[in-house]
Amino acid sequence: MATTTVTTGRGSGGRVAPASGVRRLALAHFGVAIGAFGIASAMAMMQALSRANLDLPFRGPSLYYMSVTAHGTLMALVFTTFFIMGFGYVVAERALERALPYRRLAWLSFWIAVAGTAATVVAILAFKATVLYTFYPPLKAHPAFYIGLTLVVIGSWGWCAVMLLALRSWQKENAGLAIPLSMYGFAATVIVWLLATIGVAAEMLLLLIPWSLGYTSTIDPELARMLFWWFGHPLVYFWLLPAYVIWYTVLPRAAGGYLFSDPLGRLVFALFILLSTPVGFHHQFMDPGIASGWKMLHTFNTLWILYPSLVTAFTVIASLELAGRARGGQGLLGWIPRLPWGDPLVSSVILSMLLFALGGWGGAINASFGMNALVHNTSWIPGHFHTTVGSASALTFMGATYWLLPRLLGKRLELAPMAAVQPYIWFAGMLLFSIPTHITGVMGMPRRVFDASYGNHPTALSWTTLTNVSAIGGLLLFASALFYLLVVVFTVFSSRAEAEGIDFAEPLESPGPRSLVFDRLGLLTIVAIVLIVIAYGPPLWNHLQMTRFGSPGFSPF
Ligand code: HAS
Ligand code: CU
Repeated sequence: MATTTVTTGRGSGGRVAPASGVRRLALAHFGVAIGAFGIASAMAMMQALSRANLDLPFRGPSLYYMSVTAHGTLMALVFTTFFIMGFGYVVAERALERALPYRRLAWLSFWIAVAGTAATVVAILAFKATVLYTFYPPLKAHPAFYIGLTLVVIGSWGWCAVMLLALRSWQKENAGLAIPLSMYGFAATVIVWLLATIGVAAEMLLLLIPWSLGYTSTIDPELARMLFWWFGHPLVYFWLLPAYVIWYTVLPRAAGGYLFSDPLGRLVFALFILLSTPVGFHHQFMDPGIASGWKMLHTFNTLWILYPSLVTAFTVIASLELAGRARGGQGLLGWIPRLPWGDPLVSSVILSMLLFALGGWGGAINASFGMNALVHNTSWIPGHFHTTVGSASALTFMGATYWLLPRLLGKRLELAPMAAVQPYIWFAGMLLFSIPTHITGVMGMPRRVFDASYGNHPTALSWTTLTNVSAIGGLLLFASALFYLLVVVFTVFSSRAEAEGIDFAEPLESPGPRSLVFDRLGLLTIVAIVLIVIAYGPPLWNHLQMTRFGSPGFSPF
C-alpha cells in the first residue's frame, strides 16, 4: 500500500494538494452526499407546505410520511455520513501529509455504503418503508430498508478502519509528536462512531432484520429503543465533530487569523469521546420500564456534555476576535464587522454557530428530566434538530463545500455571488422555520403529524399563523438549497483554474509534544467503554429480566 509523502503540490508557497487518488475518493463521497441533499431538500419543501395545511393536489398522509422518512434518512443519515467520510479522507491525507493508505479498502467501503443507500432509498420510495428515520418498531419496514442501512454502517466501519490505519502509520513515524488537531478531531469522530454503532448493529442484527424477514413474529419495542438511542445520541456528535473540525482548523485561517488555543480543541474532542454515549436515555425520559435513577444519571451526563460545546463557543469566538483585530477591528466589538462576511465559508460557519446557540440552549431544556415532559414528542423537537444538525452541521458542510470543492477540483468557485448570499438565506429561512416550530411545540403541537391543523380543529387555530411562517421559512431554505446545488454543479463543470491549497489554521497556543492524556486515544476509548457499561449495563440487564411482551409489526399504509 502506498504510504509515501504526498508531493503533487499545487498553489503557492509549497502548499500540498491531495493526490489524485484521495481526490477522486473524496469527490465520489461528496457526489453521493450532495445528490442525497438535493432530493431531500425537495421533499422538505413539500412537507413544510403540507404541514401548513396548504391545499395542494398531492397532499395526503401516505405521501407525507414517505417523504418525511426519505427526507430524514437522506439528510440526516446519507448526506452527513458521506460528506463526513469524504472530508475525513482529505484531512487524513492533508493533515498527516502522506498519501492515504488502504485506498482499495476505502473504495470497497464506499461501494458497500452506496449499495446500502440504494437499497434503503428504493424501499422508501416504493412506499415499503414508511417508518421515519428513527425506524421505531413496531412500525415495520421491508427488509431492504434495514439491510441497506446496515450496509451503510458496514461501509462506514471500513472508513473508520482506513482512518485509524492512516493515523497509526503516521504515529509510528512521528512517535513524539501530537496528532495534528484536524486529524485528532476525526480520530474522536471515528471512536465515537465505532462505540455508537455497536447499539444500532445489535438492534439491526438481533431484532429488526430477523423480524422483518419473518424469522421472529414479534419484537420488543422498548429494547429496540434502548439500543437505538445508545446509537442515536452519539450519532448527533458524529454529525457535529467534523463541523467542529472545520470551526477549529479551517475557519480561523479563512477569517484571517489564528486558532486561539489548540489544547482547548483537544480537550473538547477528548470529552466527546468520553461522554457522547452514556446519555441516550435523555431520548427516553417518557418511556416506561426504565427506572428514574438511570434516567437521572443520563441527565447528569448530558449536562456535562454541554461543557465542550461551551468551550467551543469560547475558543472559536476568541479565534474570530483575533482575526477581526488582525484585520484592523478596534474596541470591544469593532472586530465583528471586520470579519470577511462575504466569504461563504466564514459566513456559513458563523451563521451556523448562531443557530446552534439556539439549538444548544434548547438541548439543555430537552435534557432537563422534568422539562422534557413539556417538549417531548412536540414540534419543539424538529425545531431543535433543525438548528443543530440542520444548521451547525449542514450549513457548516455547505460552507466547507465552497472551500473544499475548488481546491479538490483545481477550479475556481463559480457563481460566487450566489454562494455568498446562500448562507444568509439559509439563516433567515432557518430562523423563520425553527422559531415557530419551537413555539408551537410548547403550545402542544405534536411532531410527526402531517396536518398541523388537525382537519381545522379549533385548538389548532392558535398556531396556524406560526405554521404558515414556518412554511415561508421552508421556502427560503429550499431556495438556499437550490443556490447551493447550482454553485456546486457550475463549479464541477467549469474549466480548470489555479486553485489554492488545503491548509489548516495555525494555533496561537500550540499543543506541545505528544500529550500523556490527549494523545492516548486507546486509554480514552477504554474509559469511554467503562462509562457505557455503567450507564447501559444494569438497565439493559434489568430490562432483559422483566416479563417482556413482543409486538407484531404494523404498516399504516
Ligand atoms: Fe439534541 C433530540 C439534547 C445537541 C440532534 N437532538 C435531538 C434530535 C436530534 C438532535 C436529531 O436531552 C431528535 C431525535 C428524534 O428524532 O427523536 N442535544 C441535546 C443536548 C445537546 C444537543 C443537551 N442535538 C444536538 C446536536 C445535534 C442534535 C449537536 C445534531 C447535530 N437532543 C437533546 C435531547 C433530545 C434531543 C434531550 C431528546 C428530546 C426528546 O424528548 O425527544 C448539546 O450537545 C448542545 C450543546 C450546545 C451548546 C451551544 C454552544 C454554542 C456554540 C456557538 C456559539 C457561537 C455564537 C456565534 C453564538 C451549549 C458552540 C457568535 C458569533 C460571533 C461573530 C461573535
Ligand atoms: Cu440526544
